[in-house]
Amino acid sequence: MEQSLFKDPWRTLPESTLCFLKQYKPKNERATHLRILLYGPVGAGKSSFINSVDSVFQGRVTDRAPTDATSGDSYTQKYKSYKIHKDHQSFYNFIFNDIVGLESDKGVQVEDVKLALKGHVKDGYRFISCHPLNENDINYNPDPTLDDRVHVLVCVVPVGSVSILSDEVVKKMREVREAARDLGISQLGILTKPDQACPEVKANIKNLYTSKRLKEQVDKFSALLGFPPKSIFLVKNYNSEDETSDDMNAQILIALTKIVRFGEDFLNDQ
Ligand SMILES: Nc1nc2c(ncn2[C@@H]2O[C@H](COP(=O)(O)OP(=O)(O)OP(=O)(O)O)[C@@H](O)[C@H]2O)c(=O)[nH]1
Ligand SMILES: [Mg+2]
Repeated sequence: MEQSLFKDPWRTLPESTLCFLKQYKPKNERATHLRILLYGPVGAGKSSFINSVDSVFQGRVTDRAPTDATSGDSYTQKYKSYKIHKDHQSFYNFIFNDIVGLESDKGVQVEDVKLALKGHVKDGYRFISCHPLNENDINYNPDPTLDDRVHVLVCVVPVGSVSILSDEVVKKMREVREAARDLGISQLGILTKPDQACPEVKANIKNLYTSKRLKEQVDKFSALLGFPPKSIFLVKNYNSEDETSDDMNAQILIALTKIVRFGEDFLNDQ
């Protein structure tokens, strides 16, 4: 057990993170919020990550974005925005957009993800796997504002799948990355399900950033898709827990803080 863990974690929670996130407001006055788009293979934990963030802020495990345990077609079928409630009437100033998963032969089309990045896809649009959204569709937003556009793009992949992603899915993820790069959009990677890939993490979430096995996968993912290791985060979602806990919250907040900071950098450049 000793040898499989580093003595010190290679990443820790910055101080006053929760306070920063709760008070976050884009400096750019043309934006009222920060829009975060999650993409990745089917069943990667994209919807679960939105639920995990919601759980941290609500102080209880919530299940707003539908998730599914059976593998197969993408469970998420529509383009949907999720705001995190501050109280009954107000929301935090970051919004998540959940999207259909990428698959080798079906799933969301790369063209549709590119349209979403530019803000052309209206909320509630049901993706059609055989053809992308077209300009004449009522769900096409011809004139997106800065608020409609995506400000930070997050690639979500199960950490145990990094070595077994199909060439086709990797190719699609690279295309999405290149499109985001051309638009100047900030990007990060989140590797989920660390509990399934590392027994030490399953036993204790505090081992997340000391697991050598997981760090190896972070480096592999970096080499595969070109994300620098500093932009890759490990996240164990709230999927089986009944209650929230500080240790679970901390690793979700490490990732979320960086997402918001990266998105804010993008907005400040607009
Ligand atoms: N053990 C474990 N299971 C997880 C984790 N994150 C998500 N899951 C489970 O993985 C399954 C798929 O998660 P979803 O959040 O539905 O995945 P998705 O990326 O939204 O999938 P699609 O909408 O189908 O593209 C669900 O059964 C989740 O409970 C995690 O960190 N650990
Ligand atoms: Mg989903």
